[in-house]
Amino acid sequence: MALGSMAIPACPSGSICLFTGDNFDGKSWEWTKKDGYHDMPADFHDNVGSFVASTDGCFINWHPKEARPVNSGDYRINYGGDFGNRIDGVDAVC
Ligand SMILES: [Ca+2]
Repeated sequence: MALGSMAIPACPSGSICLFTGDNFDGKSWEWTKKDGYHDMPADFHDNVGSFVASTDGCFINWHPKEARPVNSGDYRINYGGDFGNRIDGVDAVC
């Protein structure tokens, strides 16, 4: 795929949309900020390949705790080599 041809998927306002694969591929899961902290579903535990954020939030790894603030409008197409391989949950604030 040529650079620049990637379509960033729509994610509802107030949500962060996460994918098990790179480039918004694989299984998808939508975290909604109004519901507050949520553990990652089993398939997404330490296994987020990409995401797009339509709200602010915070990715969290436990033991030891690490937090990664996320801002509305952020997206990553290859998060598996970064915090995506450690993520345990999403919260509204860090
Ligand atoms: Ca982890």
